Amino acid sequence: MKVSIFSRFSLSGILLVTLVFLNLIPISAQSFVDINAGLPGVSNSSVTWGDYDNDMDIDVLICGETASGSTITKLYNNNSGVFTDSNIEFAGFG
Ligand SMILES: [Ca+2]
Repeated sequence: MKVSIFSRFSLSGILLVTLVFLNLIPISAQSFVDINAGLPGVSNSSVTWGDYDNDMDIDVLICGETASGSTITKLYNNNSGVFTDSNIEFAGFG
């Protein structure tokens, strides 16, 4: 599975999204599909991938500021393309 992740913030302050796109066909064709991962939208964000539980699905760590202004640094478990909150949180960024 080839994936890309984007976090986007609307300057109007009403739209925060984190989207995961799956590339269904070879890179030369560039066909990306939003998998509706259900991840929290954040601004001032950073994401990174890693397989923390060694199940061969790449999980994602999201760090950023939510629409309410709080900060999160959370790990989301990927189970065959379905992301769930791992309930593992790290100290927020400053
Ligand atoms: Ca994993």
